[in-house]
Amino acid sequence: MSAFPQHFLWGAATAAYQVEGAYNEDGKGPSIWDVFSHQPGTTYQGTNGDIAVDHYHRVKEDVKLMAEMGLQSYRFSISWPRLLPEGRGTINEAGVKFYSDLIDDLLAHGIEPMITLYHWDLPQALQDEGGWEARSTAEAFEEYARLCYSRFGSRVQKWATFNETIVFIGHGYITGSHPPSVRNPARAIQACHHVFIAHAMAVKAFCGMQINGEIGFVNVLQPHSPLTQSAEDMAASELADAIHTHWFYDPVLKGCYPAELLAQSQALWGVPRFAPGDDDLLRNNRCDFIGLNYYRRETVSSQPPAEKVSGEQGVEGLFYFVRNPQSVYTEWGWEIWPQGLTDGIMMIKARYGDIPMYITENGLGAVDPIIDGEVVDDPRIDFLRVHIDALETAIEQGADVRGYYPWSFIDLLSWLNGYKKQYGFVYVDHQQNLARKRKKSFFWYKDVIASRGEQR
Ligand code: BGP
Repeated sequence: MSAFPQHFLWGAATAAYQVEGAYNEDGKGPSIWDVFSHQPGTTYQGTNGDIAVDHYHRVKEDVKLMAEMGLQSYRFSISWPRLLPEGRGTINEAGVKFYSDLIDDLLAHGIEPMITLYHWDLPQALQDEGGWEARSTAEAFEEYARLCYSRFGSRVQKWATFNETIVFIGHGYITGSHPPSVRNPARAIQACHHVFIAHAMAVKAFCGMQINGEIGFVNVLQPHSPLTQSAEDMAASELADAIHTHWFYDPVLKGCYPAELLAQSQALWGVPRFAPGDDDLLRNNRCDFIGLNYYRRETVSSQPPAEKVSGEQGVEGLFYFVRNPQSVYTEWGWEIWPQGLTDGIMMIKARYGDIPMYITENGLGAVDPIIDGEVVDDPRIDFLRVHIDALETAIEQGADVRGYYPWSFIDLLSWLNGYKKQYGFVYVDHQQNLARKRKKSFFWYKDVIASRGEQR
């Protein structure tokens, strides 16, 4: 018998900008990604989500495929500017209808929806007013969240406010590789604070409106291991935990920032600046659950790497992410380390107690082999299998994990890697009018679901 509980949900995930397309149809307003990706040189070979994989027009076909695979839950995000083209105010009823129909269709097929309210596609109109650096964006987010609760709340029980704040704030305001392409840590910290405030406001509204469901936050789960057991590397790894993990989990799970780091940041940069009432707002509006996106761990050194590798680099002068010479990496330089999923889950349990968890993303980005017209994605099957093993170990060790959502249901747009980096159970043929094709992993995951994790 596997350790997965009876009510455990076997799901899969996507995000609006990466699958929908129809970027300017039926009254949708522009998002920051629409504007950013249209600027030359910002994305891989100029790829963008204008059409993406045309999920907006093929949604019925896609839900049928989900049902055929036996999916029990589908995690997707709502495009804020599709509902509120200006970010607040006038409602685009055609946008509401798209998601309303999707939810009805999922439920009709016995698939439980899990909604992410913000998967990075901020309305450009709000960016023009300062984006996440402006507190008014948090207020607009509450208005948007209330709209979603009132239109979908009687049918949807699982809600996440934000996806991976470290990524959209880190890339948006520190490395500059995502919109709004700022490179300024102090501005990043203040923008990030407004995201936590927006989250707390949305949780408060959720409770106030008595929505029958649970609301959480989705974070990157990225455990850190010191390169060596030297005191310097161990200290660097602890610092990476504090800055890259605790800073993003504590405010939504404990209701406050890690005290020491907060004091240092405020002394150094004067941020985050708190408005009156922020302390209480954070403390009183914590998550019902935490969503964990696990792809890899990082190996941490106190010294910069001899040669630069792609991916995250750490924080100059404090800690550096380096290659572990003993380990295996994907084509995109991400370490394959299933044990990190067990370790990460147990680390969250140790720090935050018995919080319910969902694995909201986990997957292998690869160029899939095609043999005699079939997509034979054995490396993906191997990757998911060992990660499901690792997840089962965490459950056996007492973690309350309630669902698993591999990234992704279907091949989709990778933010900075175009359509080359594939993750899906369903292949999309870009030469053949975006035709869908079941991959080998589709049939494999179907059996995993049908056997509730026994057969894998
Ligand atoms: C996560 C995002 C997803 C997805 C995934 C894979 O950070 O939440 O939206 O993109 O990473 O990333 P990539 O496409 O860069 O390989």
